[in-house]
Amino acid sequence: MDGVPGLTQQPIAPGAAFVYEFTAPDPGTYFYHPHTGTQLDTGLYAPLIVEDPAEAGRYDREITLMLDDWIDGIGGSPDEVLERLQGGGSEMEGMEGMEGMEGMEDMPGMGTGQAAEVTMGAATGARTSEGPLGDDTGDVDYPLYVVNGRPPTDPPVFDVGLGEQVRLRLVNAGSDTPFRVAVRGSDLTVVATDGFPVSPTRTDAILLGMGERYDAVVTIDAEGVFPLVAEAESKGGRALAVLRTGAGPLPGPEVDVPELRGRLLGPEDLSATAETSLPAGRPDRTYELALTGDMAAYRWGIEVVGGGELSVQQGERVRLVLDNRTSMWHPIHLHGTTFQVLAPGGVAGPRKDTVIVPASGRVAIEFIADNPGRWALHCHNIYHAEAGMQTVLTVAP
Ligand SMILES: [Cu+2]
Repeated sequence: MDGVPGLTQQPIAPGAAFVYEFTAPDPGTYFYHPHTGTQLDTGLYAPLIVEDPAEAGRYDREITLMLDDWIDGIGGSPDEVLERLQGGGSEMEGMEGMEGMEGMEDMPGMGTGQAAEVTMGAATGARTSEGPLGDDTGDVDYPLYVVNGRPPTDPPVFDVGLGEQVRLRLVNAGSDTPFRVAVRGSDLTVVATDGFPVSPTRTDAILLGMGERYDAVVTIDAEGVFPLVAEAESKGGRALAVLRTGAGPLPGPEVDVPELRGRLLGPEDLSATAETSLPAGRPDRTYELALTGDMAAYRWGIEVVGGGELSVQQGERVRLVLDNRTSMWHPIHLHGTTFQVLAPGGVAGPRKDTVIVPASGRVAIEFIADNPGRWALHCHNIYHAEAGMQTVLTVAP
């Protein structure tokens, strides 16, 4: 069971206790959180780090950073946020006046399955960027972004040694916010994502969708105080942490980190290691799944193209083609098994459990259906999932 109420277990009643006992087969960076309503957005999560007894990579220190978008208790509860979204579309700045506006469904980017000629940000004259996720990166205008529960005005500070190899375990525990992470003055070497090793790859910045994890090694060769910024992609806010090798005043929330605008890994840049790659082969079964959305009604969906259930036999090699027919990106997360991303050109990408599907984009993933059961497949934007972007993968024994 994996904590999905109604699918693999009953919900844990208020005041009740439930004991999970499990073997941790795969080392890596994970986190655990409820799968009920909008509870994730109340901060109900924690990291789960599985150390590798045969760790191949060398590092001197590890730091776990939980990135989150925060509104609970400041801008209403997450349940109220969902109600507002379902009552009147996006919460983002510049959207308020559009509530109930006639003809909204005719606006570019607002309907289902139509090409977005103008993104929401451009349409409202707000929030422009040229990032890979476009301008419309979220539905909720969060008042605060945090690292390990702390605001950028009071960031967590980590003392690290000069020249040490520091393994950052980055977790996007947010509900509606992708984060772009960089450290001032250093590049990052990505060594794993979603728990699984990748061929070590250098970059300046890392973009994490909700639910995604990245492990990156950073080495600081100068004495001083170095900001690690997690920018809320195209949202105009940020979270902050500090790596300290020597004396110096702490950076303020607006500190400039040029690396945020440097190299950013794309899906074609990461590849699985030989150990984590699926064996060569062709899929026994392929499903095409449409990601659909109606922003005006705030309904989201994930459905098998051509109809029917998403059902496979244990042992089959399965390919899922995720066809995003909305003008917004979605981080799609599969329970029960992990998959390999097929990067553009059919290249074997990283092994993951959550993958970003860009607006109007297509992403193919493959997995061996080795875990019989009924497993959730959903958008890790908690508001999208609650508004319908979730389905079930059945692996029949
Ligand atoms: Cu989504």
